[in-house]
Amino acid sequence: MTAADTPDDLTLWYDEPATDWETQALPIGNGALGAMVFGGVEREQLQFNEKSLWTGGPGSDGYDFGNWAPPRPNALAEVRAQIDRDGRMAPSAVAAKLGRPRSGFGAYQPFGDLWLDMPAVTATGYRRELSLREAVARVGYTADGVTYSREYFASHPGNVVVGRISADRAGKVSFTLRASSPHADKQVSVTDGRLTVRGALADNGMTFEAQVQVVTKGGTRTDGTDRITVTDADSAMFVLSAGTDYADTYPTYRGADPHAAVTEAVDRAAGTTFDELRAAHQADHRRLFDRVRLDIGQRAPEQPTNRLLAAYTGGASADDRALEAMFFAYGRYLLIASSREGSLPANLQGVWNNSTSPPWSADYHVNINLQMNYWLAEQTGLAETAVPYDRYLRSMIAPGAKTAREMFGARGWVVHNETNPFGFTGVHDWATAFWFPEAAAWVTRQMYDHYRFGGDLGYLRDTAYPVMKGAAEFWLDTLHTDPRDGRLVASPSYSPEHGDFSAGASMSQQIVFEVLTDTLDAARKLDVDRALQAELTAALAKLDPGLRIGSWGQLQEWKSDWDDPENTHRHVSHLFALHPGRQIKPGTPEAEAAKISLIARGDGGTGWSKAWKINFWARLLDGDHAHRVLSEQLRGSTLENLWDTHPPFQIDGNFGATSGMAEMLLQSQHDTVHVLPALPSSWPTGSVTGLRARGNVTVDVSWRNGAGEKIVVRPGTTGPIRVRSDMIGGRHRVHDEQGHEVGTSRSGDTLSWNARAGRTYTIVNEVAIGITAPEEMTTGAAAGA
Ligand code: FUC
Repeated sequence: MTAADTPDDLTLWYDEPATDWETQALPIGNGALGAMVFGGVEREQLQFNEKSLWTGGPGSDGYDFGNWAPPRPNALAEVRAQIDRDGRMAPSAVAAKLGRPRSGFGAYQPFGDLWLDMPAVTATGYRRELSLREAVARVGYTADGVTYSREYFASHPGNVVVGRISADRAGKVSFTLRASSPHADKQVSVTDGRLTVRGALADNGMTFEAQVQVVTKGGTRTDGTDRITVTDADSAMFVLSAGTDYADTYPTYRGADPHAAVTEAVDRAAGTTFDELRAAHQADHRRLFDRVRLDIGQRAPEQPTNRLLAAYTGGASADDRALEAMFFAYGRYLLIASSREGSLPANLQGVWNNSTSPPWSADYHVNINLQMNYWLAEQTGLAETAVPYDRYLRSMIAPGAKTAREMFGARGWVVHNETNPFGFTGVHDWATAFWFPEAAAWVTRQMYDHYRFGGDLGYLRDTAYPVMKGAAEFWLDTLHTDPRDGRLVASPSYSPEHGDFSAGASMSQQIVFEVLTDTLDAARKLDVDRALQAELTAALAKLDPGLRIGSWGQLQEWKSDWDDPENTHRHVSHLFALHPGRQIKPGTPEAEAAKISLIARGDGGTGWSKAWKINFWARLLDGDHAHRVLSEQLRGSTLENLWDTHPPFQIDGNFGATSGMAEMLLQSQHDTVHVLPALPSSWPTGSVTGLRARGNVTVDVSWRNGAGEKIVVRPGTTGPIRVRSDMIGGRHRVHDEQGHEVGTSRSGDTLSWNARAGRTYTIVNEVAIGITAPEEMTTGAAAGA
């Protein structure tokens, strides 16, 4: 297998095996299961995970969901009073009053490793790759005149990780398969080519089980006590499934023993051929992946991905664009691989983790990170990947309602800075990262966006609205009247991980503004909860919107003008209203102020911070600056396997960067389909198909020399549509799929018409395609004369 065998612009490839999990191994996953493929010639390693295998929660010592016990009836009022009096309060002082030591929070766990020990050989022509289009990892090499190949994938329809080891000559496949696990309380057994690892976590008693079945063609298969040996086979396949007795049900978080489901998945897959399993997997993957195609003039790179990355200049060479196009597709690949229906949402590491104490527990941080994981879902055609996210939020209502009631005396539900799969909705006491009740409101905006993109009123009513309503009710009961000006503010309020506590920090206000606005909007659309609508309207009228312009022209991070122009903190929380929020529109004084804040913060930061900045600059319609931050992220925050690094590895930056690139190509947050809003000069010519816009619209666009050539708009819902593009200012034509002219009205660079569901509308730039208008012909002739 050589590069030429699989020329593909969307394949990561390397000419050496991986030796390092974090920076080199290649991820496959099906949402619930994840595996990292190393590709060693003599010793193959597949480190694997199952998303629900967590320590902590019920069964773990001292777990109490982060709630206050005993109650602290006056604590919040005291903090508020002190902030009202002094204007600010140090994080440590607030934590002393409102925090509590964290116990039993737990951490996401590695499941184990699968090892395939092979005979020693001298390999030539080694290649290891990950095809993003096929969602298949491969290893290939030649030894003693025999070409060996391995293929691995994680099938969502089959809920199995599948591997096949083959050779181009009969009888050449021999290996010993064994498993290891970092968890002490487990047993390994083998019968009839099936290896089972089963145990219970010492920490919380969670039962886990994995089974691997080895199926051979030719040769012999021998069971050992804890391993399976294959000798002189023509080829061999293994299928692995794993599960736990976790369930997302409060308060016990335990369900069925995993044995039956794991057995069934492995039995079913083992009774199917490799080709059938792969065909079903690829059909499933490609149904999602192929919806969007980006062409920025990349070509299939001739050098391995690690060298492509090292040689990246941030310029406009075909290789630079190849890396950028791959990075865009990789975010979509990773989301499909780590967030599918039937499991938990993607955590800080997606589904991949090899450590029993991973960074930040590989948990669900909700002061930016979990949200960022899903920024790309709707706009890049992967709405289904948000199903686990929605389900996760719904499961948080019961514990979150208890926290809201006990800590705040409020209706609705709440969650703070970070959470786990066991309803940890309360607090801990890390002073600069424990208090963030705005998180619940923030996480619901993806749900409202899902409705805005897809237009499904049934989804809004049954899935999104109850969650949004609870998040809004919490704030209706929690907002505080600021004695400085009588406006409603969050207090205590803390701009994530930065500065002092105060009342009405910008991000708090902007998030609350958005949840109240969206919930009101949703209640009106659904025609429900009139009394609540009145409450929301009244609160919005008194709410401080959190958009203040300060002494150096910046958007203030706090209600008082405390911003330091020298500060380059990675969180840029006060720009929430620009992205992912939509309170700030480009061209307004607030947008100018946001730009000043952003320039002061700089283009650096952790991986996710850079990713956020790509989105900000795209929303400010500055494609070149957005691209510059993208190149900073690729140069400084991207590992050889193209994983984002905080450092260390943290997957939000991958997702946020893909979202940012999509924002450069298409935006719709202000109910106008804005095509190529922030095209960078380093992508002069290209096309993208299948991007999604709010209003249930699918958009394709091609451009040349920086100008739109053709826009194809496919609405899924009948109704008025607005499309904005630079090319609309010039001469253009709009026709339907039969070539008939479509009647539109134009205002500046925006066209509006009544679109019909299922139709295709094409806007052609007549200047770009060289159709010359009569006047210009005359002028041209005159000029030439
Ligand atoms: C937030 C960030 C950190 C890190 C953590 C997981 O708290 O401030 O940088 O990304 O989440």
